[in-house]
Amino acid sequence: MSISNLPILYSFRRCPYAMRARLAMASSGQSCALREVVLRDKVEEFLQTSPSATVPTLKTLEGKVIDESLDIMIWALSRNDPEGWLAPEHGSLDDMLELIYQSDGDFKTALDRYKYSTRYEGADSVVEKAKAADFLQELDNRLQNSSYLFGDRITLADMAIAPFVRQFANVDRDWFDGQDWPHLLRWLDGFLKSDHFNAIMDRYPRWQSGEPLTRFPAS
Ligand SMILES: N[C@@H](CCC(=O)N[C@@H](CS)C(=O)NCC(=O)O)C(=O)O
Repeated sequence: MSISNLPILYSFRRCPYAMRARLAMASSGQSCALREVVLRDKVEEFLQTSPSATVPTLKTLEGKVIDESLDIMIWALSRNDPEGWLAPEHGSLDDMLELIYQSDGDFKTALDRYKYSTRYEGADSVVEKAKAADFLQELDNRLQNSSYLFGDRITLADMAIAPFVRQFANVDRDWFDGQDWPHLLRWLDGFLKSDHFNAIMDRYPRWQSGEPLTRFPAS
């Protein structure tokens, strides 16, 4: 298939939302034309495509625009899910979505207020870190009895949440490693070393109109 006949994914390498969209696109084998966006200098094509002006944003061949990362994951996996990410060994898709909403909601709020406490009036990084740690403790408890969050296979939940746990861990890696979260540390370490993660972290030059197209996942 010619690359101009592929969906377009506006992405940014270091954005955890874009990471999870790329993880799902790669698992599903759904090829796209990747356009690397510079957030402080967004290109016109991106602004005209994405109503929220956020990455990731996918434009399908039918012209549908999806600007929520979780929706992009589900779009790709609904078309092709060879690794069974939507069908967990334990629990259901709704159970996974519930945990992802918790991660995207209270955990991500606390993570932002911990990481960027000076940007949020009244944010106390110690308090926010403790709030986020409650959720991480819950993940560690889940991981006590299985390799992944919903059984012994990777699922949507693992891949939707891991990029944010990575972001949290990187704020103060020594502190994170010193916590009593052996199962969570093992799970994060596995994610960081996985082919899944490494295959989506290639560096792409910023895309601009007329630049060579980048096929993702690389074939
Ligand atoms: N709910 C959105 C959030 C995406 C999001 O906030 N992405 C950030 C980058 S990590 C962004 O594009 N921010 C806009 C900006 O910085 O201008 C999703 O899940 O896709």
